[in-house]
Amino acid sequence: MPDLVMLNRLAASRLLRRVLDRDLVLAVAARVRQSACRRGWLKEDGRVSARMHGTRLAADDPDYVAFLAEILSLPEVDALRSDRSLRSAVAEASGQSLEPLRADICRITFPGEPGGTPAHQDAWYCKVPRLWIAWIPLVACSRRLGTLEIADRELPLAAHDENGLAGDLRTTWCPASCGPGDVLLFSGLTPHRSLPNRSAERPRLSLDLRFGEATSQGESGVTAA
Ligand SMILES: O=C(O)CCC(=O)C(=O)O
Repeated sequence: MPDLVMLNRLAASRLLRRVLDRDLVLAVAARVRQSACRRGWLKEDGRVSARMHGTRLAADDPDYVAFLAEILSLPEVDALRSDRSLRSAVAEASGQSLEPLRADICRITFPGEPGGTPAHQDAWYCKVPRLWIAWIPLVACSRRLGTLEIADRELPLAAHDENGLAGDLRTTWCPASCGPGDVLLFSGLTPHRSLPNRSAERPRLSLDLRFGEATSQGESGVTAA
C-alpha cells in the first residue's frame, strides 16, 4: 500500500500537513458540535447520541439541510475558503487559480454504519471545469474514525449509480490519516471513498470545500455524493 509520501507524489492529490490555522479549524469544529448537540445528534460531551448510531444524514433531510446552511455560512468557514495558503496550494496543484464554488459540504459521520462513503468522482456530481476538492478534517481522522482513501491516480470520468462509481474499479487506495490543520486536496476526477467510522462513540467531522474555474453561469450547484 502506498504511504503518504507516495500520495504526495501523485499528480492529482496532495496531503498537506499543517497548512491551515489549526485554531480556525478547531473553531469550526466547535460550531459543528454545538449545532449537532442542539439537534440531538451529539451529546453535550461530544459523543454520539444513541439514536444516531448507524445513521447516515441524508442530503435531503431538512434538519441536515438547515445544519449545512448554518455551518457553511459561518465567517470561520469563509475564512477557510479564502485562506491564502489553501488558495495557493489549490493553484499549485491544479496549475491555475481557482475560485471557491460555495458548493461545500460539512459531514458528521456516525459510528455503526457498515460502510463509508462509496467510491466516486466528484466531477460526476459537480459539472464545473477544473474541479478540485479540499477535504478538511475537523478532528483527528485515523483509519478507525473513518478517514478518506484516495485512488492513486485520476481516471477518466466513469458512470455512477446510486452507490457511486458503477462497475469494477481497479485502483490502489491510499488512506490519508490526518488532523486539524491538514488538508487533503484532490481533483474532481480522482476517485475517493471513506472508511466506516469504527469508533465506539466518536463522530468524524469534516468539511469539503470545492474550487473550480469561474464560469459565466456563476456559481454551480452540487449534489452530495
Ligand atoms: O467525507 C466523506 O465521507 C466523503 C467525502 C467526499 O466524498 C468528498 O469530499 O467528495
